[in-house]
Amino acid sequence: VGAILNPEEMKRAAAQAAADYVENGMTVGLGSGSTSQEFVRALGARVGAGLEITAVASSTYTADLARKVGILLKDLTGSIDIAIDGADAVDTTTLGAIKGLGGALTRERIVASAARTFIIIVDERKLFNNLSDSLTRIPIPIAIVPFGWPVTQESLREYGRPELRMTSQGSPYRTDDQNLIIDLYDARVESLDNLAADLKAMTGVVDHGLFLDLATHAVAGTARGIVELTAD
Ligand code: A5P
Repeated sequence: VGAILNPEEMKRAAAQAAADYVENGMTVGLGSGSTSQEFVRALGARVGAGLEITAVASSTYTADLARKVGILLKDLTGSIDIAIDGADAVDTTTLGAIKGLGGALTRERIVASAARTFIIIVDERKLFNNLSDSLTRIPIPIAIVPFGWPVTQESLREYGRPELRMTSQGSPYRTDDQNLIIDLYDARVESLDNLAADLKAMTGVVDHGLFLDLATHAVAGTARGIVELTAD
């Protein structure tokens, strides 16, 4: 691949390169977000050319797009061959990632955890030598149960600045599962592993956007072309 000039081209190139990992007969987990949408379109094109696969979608939006491009969908009922999804930040060594700025993190983790191979697709702006460095720029999204949400928000103050995510219309954002999202800004992190464990154990929290030890590969579109990374 030659030089890629802008982030949209980088995303598309990463999505297309990841589509080559999919083989006939596989069950494919589809992520959410704009990069995943590029992947769904690339996969749809391969299906149009004769590739036979079935897929599971991590959001209703992705499911709608998948149907539109001719991908056969099924429910997630067991392990799947491969999952491919975007991310908001990726550690270039561990492939630990932050996900959920698009709001689909709970279903995304369920799909990624069920997959034997999990590939993250990103453009180069999302690559970090150390995942913690991304936390000055982006929050950690946390899906919580709506009931008593201010109490859960209060508990999260110990770890940073938790803000309830709102829609552009000014109402609380709801996930496909009708949960709320708290974005944890300026997260105080000595150990990402400990933070992930603490968040998972907190009453009221459904899931969080720290996807550590899940990705087996990352495919990044960069100005120099496609870079493929494997987890250490
Ligand atoms: C969706 O909930 C997220 O986890 C996305 O995977 C992430 O936000 C990346 O989205 P973009 O590809 O749109 O940047």
